[in-house]
Amino acid sequence: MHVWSNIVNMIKNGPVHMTLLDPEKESPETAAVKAKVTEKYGSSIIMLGGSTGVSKEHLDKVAISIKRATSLPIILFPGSASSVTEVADAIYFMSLLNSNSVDYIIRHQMKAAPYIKKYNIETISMGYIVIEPGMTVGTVGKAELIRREDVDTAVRYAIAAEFFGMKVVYLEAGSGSPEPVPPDMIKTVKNNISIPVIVGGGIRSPDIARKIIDAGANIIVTGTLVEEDDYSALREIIDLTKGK
Ligand code: 1GP
Repeated sequence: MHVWSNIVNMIKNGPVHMTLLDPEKESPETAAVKAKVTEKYGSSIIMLGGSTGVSKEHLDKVAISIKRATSLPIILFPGSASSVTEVADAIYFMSLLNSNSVDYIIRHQMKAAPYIKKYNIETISMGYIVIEPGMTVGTVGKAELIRREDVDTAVRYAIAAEFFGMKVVYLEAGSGSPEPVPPDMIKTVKNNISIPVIVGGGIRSPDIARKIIDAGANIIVTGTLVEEDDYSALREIIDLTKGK
């Protein structure tokens, strides 16, 4: 499967919605139910991952269960080198660009690289940029958080990601953030790079999602809505990505 080239094609027709499931918070059974519902509502991809590690055994079970229940591709969104399963279709090979720890910039990636190669999982090179408040991923990833008004620094990281040859940039406010990434930051980042932009963290209502989409996000990610079974908001948000 050519996961990224399919996504690039989808993006040409408008924004794409991805659903984040945290394997640490789901059993194989609940993950399958949630993935099935999001597929029914039109979400395009299941992102599987979280900030804290899970055993490979559990990750395998959750991924197999999602695969059995849906036909959605799974992209791993790893929190560490151990978050790799060959059941996934692809993995964000990501670097937390504004981390103060070399672990999250390149060391976890170095440790995971031979396993990803052995499993023959498609890699999607991604520059991950964490904005205030950052939530758990900001703390765990030792991010030097970008202030919400500091659009210039976000733009600099995004241009650097493009220069490194990364395929996509992810602007992250942190899962469960009370506020999403500021729309003016998204807009200015978009205007300064030609690779797609993913936005996530704090997108919990159709109103917020509309602002993020209007700012130019190519991909929007929601996790908490599904975690909390808030399917009516989720459905409206996915409809927005489809111009409904
Ligand atoms: C976190 O961007 C994602 O990595 C999703 O955030 O849980 O706030 O939707 P939420």
